[in-house]
Amino acid sequence: MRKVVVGAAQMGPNQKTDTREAIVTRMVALLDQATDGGADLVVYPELALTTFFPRWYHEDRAAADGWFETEVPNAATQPLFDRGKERNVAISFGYAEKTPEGRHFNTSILVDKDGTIVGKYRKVHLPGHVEYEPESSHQRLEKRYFEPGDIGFPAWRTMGGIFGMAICNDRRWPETYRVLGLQAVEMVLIGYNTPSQNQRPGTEGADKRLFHHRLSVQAGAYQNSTWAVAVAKAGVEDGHHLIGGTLIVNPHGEIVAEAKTERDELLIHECDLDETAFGKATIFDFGRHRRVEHYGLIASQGPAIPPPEAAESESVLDRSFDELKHGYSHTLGV
Ligand code: CDT
Repeated sequence: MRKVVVGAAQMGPNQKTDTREAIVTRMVALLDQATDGGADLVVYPELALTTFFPRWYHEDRAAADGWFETEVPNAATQPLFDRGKERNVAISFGYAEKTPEGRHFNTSILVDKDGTIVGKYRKVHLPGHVEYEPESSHQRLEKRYFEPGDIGFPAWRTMGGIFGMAICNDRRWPETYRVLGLQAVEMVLIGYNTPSQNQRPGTEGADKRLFHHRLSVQAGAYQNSTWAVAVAKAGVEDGHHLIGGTLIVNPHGEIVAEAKTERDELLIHECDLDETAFGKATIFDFGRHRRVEHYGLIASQGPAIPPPEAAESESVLDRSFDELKHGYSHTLGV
C-alpha cells in the first residue's frame, strides 16, 4: 500500500477587499485541520489568494497586475509555506503568476513536505474572451489577463507516487488527463472557480454545472486509472455565485468524498496509490490497447471539421478497402 492522506481544502469566497494575509490565515487554518487529521497533502483551489478577478474588466490590462504574484513564496504566502514545513505536509495551490519577463499565467504549484516547490503547472485551456462583452451577465476575461500555459502537462515523482496538476477548465478536456495518463500519473490535483450561471442567463444553472464537473472528473480518473482531487473556491464572491462540489475521486471513477457546503470545508481521504495499478494493467493498459495510428487528428487539428455533405461524398461501404487505406495514409501523412 502506498498511502497518501489527502486534504481537499475547499475555500469559501474571497471578496475583492480581502487581503492576501487574511486569505492565507484561512488557508493555514485549513492546513492545521488537515494535519490534525493526518494529511500528507493539502490541495487548495485555483487563484486561491484572490477573488476570481477575471470577472472584472480593466481597460488598461496592466491595471490588473495587482492580482498577480511576482514571486512565490512572498511575504503574504510565507506563513503557509512555514506552517506546511512545520507540520510536515505537502501543499498545492493556485495563484496568478507574473514572471520577471512580464508574462502572465494562471498557475498552480506543488510544494513538498520540506517547503520546496517541486512542480509548477500553467493553465492550458483558458476559457472566456479578451474583450468586454456588454451583453453578458458577467465577464470571463481569462483570455485577456493570461497567456495559455507554456509548459504542457508535466508529471512529478513525489511522496512515493506520480502527481500531475490541472486547473479548472482543463478538467473538462480529456486531453488533459490522457497526457498525464501517458506519464503514468497516479493523482491529478485540480483547483477550480466555476460560476454557477452561464453568461447568457437561463441557459445553464448550478445543477447542470455540478453535473458536468462530476462527469468530467470522474471520467478523467476512470479512463486513466488515477486518483483525482478537484477543489473549489465556492459561494458568493463579489456578488457572483461559484459552485462548490469539491471531490475526491478514486481510480475507478467513484466519488469517495464530496463537499456539502460552499464555505471553507475540508475533506480528508486516505488514498492508496497502488489502487491505480489494476486499471493501468487491464482495460487501460495503454501500451497494449491504444491505437495511436488512428489518433493523429487529436494532436494535429484544433477545430472540428465535419465530413463532406452526403450528396458530395460516396458511402464508406461503396469504397474498397485499398481506397480507404490510402485515404487514411494520406490523412496521417505516413
Ligand atoms: N476558472 C475556469 O476555468 N472556469 C471555467 C468556467 C467555464 S463555464 C462552464 C470552468 O471551466 O469551470
